[in-house]
Parts: sequence; C-alpha cells; structure tokens
Amino acid sequence: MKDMREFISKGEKLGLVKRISAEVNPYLELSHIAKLNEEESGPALLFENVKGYETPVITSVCTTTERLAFIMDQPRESSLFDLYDSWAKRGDNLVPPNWVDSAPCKENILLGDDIDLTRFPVPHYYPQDGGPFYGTAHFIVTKDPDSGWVNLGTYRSQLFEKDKIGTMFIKGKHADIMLKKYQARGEKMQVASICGCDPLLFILGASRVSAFVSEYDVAGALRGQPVDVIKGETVDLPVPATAECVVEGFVDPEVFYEEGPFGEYTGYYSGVGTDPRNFIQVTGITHRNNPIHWGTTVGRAVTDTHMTMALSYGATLWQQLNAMKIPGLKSCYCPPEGSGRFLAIISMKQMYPGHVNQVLTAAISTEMGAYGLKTVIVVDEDIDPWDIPRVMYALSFRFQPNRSQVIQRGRSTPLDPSLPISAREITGRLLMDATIPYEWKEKPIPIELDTEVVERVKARWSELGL
Ligand SMILES: Cc1cc2nc3c(=O)[nH]c(=O)nc-3n(C[C@H](O)[C@H](O)[C@H](O)COP(=O)(O)O)c2cc1C
Ligand SMILES: [Mn+2]
Repeated sequence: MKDMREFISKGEKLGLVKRISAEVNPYLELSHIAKLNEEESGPALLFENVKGYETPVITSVCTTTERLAFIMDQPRESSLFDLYDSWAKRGDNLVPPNWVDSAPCKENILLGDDIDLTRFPVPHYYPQDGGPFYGTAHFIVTKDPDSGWVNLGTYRSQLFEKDKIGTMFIKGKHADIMLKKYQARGEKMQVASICGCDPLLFILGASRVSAFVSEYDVAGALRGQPVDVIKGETVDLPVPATAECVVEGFVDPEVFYEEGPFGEYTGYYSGVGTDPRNFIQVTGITHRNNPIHWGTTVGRAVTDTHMTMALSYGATLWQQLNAMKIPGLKSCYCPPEGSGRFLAIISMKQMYPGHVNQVLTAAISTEMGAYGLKTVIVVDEDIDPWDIPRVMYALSFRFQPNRSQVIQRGRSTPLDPSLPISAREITGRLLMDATIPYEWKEKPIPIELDTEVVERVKARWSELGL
C-alpha cells in the first residue's frame, strides 16, 4: 500500500471503507458520526461533502484489527498479537527511504500569501476542544541537529490561524529532545506535518520506536521496500512523495501560544489550565489535487486512536522485548481499553529462578514501557494474555501480592487522569507476577478430569436429558 488513495480504493472493494455523500458539518457532527460508527466497529468513512469545503475528510481508518492487518499487508483474520509478532520479526531490518525528484504531493505549492490552512476541512471534535484540530492522524517530521536522525512523531496540532498550528511535544518525546537541542543552539526547528499518506506511516508516527532510529526506516522494514520521499519546498526535510498534504514550517522554542483543551484518548480533556505551548509557524503548504484530510477521533475508548495505539505501542513493546533476547517470551497483549499504553500482559515459559522478574523489569525499561506503562502482568505460558478470563484466573489463583513490586518513580504522561493535573510527570508502576514460581519444589497439583470417565458420561448425555 503506497498511499491513502490505495487504502481507499482497495478498502472499498473489501467493504472496509464507505463513502458518505450527504452534507456533514465539520463542527462536531463529522466527529460524532465517526465516533458512533467506530463504537460499532464500523467501516472507515470518507466524508465527500463537508459543509463549507471542497475537499474530503477520512476518519476511522484504524478502528478494527482487520483494517490494521490490511494496512500491514497481513492476513485479514490476524489477531493483534499476530500483528505484533510480524512487526517484531521484520521491524529491525531497517530500509532507508528512497529520494525522488518529482512527487504527487507537489501538485499544488502554496507559499507567501497563498498559505491558508482554513481552506481545508478541519474537524472540531469535542464540545470543549479549544478549536478545530488540524493534526490528529498526522505526524511531524523533524531532524536531529547533531546526527541528522529523522524522526516521525504524531503530536496533536490545533488550528490557530491560517498560518499557525499547535504542537504538544510531551517532555522526552523525540521532537521535544530535538527542539531542546535547537534551543541550546539559539535556532528554530524546521518541521513538516504530514496528513494523509500510506497509513502505516501514521501508525509509525504513533509508535514507540527507539531514539536515534528513523520511523521511515522502520516503515521500509515493515513494507519490505523503501518509502519514497522528496525534499520540502521551504524546509530541508524528507516528506513522503504520496502525502495528501504537507504543512512546512518551523517551531521557535522561545515563542508560545495558548493551546487546548482537547478531548484525549483517556476519555478526558487534556490541556486544561496547563502552560502555553510552542507552535508551528507555517512557511509553505504542498498538497495533491483534491487532498484528503485524515482525522482520528481520539476521545473515550475503544475506538480509532485506541486501536492505533494498541498496535503501535504493543508492537514496539514486543519488538523491544524480543531485541533483548530474553528466553521464554511467548506473547504479549496491550489492551485497547487502556489505549495499549498503560497496561501490558506478557506470557512466558519460565526457565530459571528470577526469570519472571527479568521480564517484568525489562518491560518497563523498553522505550515503550519506560514511558507511562503503569502495570505489567506476567502469566505462565499456558495462558494467552488476550484471554482476559484466564488472566483473571491467574490474577486470582497464581498472583501473590508479596511477590509483586511497586516502583515508586517512573516517567509518566501528562495525559494520565489517575494523577492530579498539576503533578503528572512521575508515575508509580506495579509489576505483577501472576505465575507459579519456578523454584517451588512442590507445585499446586492441577485438577484434570479422568478422561475415561469423561468419555463414559459423554456417551450418556442424552440419557441424562442434557
Ligand atoms: C492521535 C494521536 C495523538 C497524539 N498526540 C500526541 C501529542 O499531542 N503529544 C505527544 O507527545 N504524543 C502524542 N501522541 C503519542 C505519540 O505519537 C507517541 O508517543 C510517539 O511515540 C511519539 O513519537 P516519538 O516517539 O518519535 O517521539 C499521540 C498519538 C496519537 C495516536
Ligand atoms: Mn521517534
């Protein structure tokens, strides 16, 4: 899949994408249709008639595991863990992008007075949002001034003015690390926002790929071929050749704008009463003819953003655990109910004393886990981590609080509503060992039914009137 148009044309044939030709208002109405549709696991929606605008909006691209599998070129019946596993198996064979000289994303080039983001249909998602949000299912390209490492990160962008959009680079995110380097040099940071492209690139923008690794190279690894990129018009950054819309500009680390609130994936508003944030001063826009604006509904779980993150956070956790080459790892699951990022369940075969603790502490030391993962549960190999009734069984009959650990201080997300709004930088973590200890000489004896008696009574089933 090379771009959003291929996702739509192929997806439509498979019944995964639906066109809406009725007029829809981008103020709340569009997002509410998308959200309610997503709560029913409905199709991706292409809104062709957005009130007051000429161009379409697509939503709900990533809402179901089936569509995530479709985007990843995997069998449609794949489970989330199947997708994590194929990601982990291929994701390390980095393939750098391929530079091209001409590209569809340059069909229209808007500079100077022609820069006007208000001509694009930008949804206003939730009643208390600070305004319309241009960047939801987008990602921001930045370059490390020291090493040249190119990062893709999905950071929300509120539409402020025709040539200004917001940023929210949470502390420690890769664009934040880079911005601080530019700040130390007394420089501004060039950025490009990409909206509408190969959907895998957005999923990568929202992935916990390790620092110093370019998400472009991981996309190349997962696709098995390089991403075609072209240089921006006003910024020295690679942008995807098939992007629907590229917004180029810079972030001045010393200048701020009042941003938010925004109805976040936690189900609560964030950006309420917090500090003003840096923003993007737009220096140029390039877009395809009839550009397709892509939005994701965020908001309460479980819908589009939650499924995106259950894949992007879960797959990177699994990839990073596998990279540590710990023996015995079997599978893992990052439930979409927690947006794939607050809770992880890992299944493993124990092979030596202390093995479970190795996995528990490894999980919170990965790039994914070190950022806000609050609870890790390890279960034995006979339990699938996505089989929640069996996980409840393990938490009831194998888990022992004496063998669990509370870590007092870890890196948090300012979006975590379980912490007070003014103190969200540090979180506790809970490491739960829900296994039967390896070193026990005497283990609980599991009850198995007598197979012979089972056969005998089954043969009597109708006689018993059952
Ligand atoms: C729809 C959506 C919106 C997001 N908004 C933000 C945001 O505003 N700020 C942020 O720091 N992370 C946000 N994230 C999470 C980041 O995309 C994620 O942490 C990613 O790892 C950031 O890229 P990086 O690791 O290269 O910094 C968002 C994710 C999604 C799916
Ligand atoms: Mn990154």
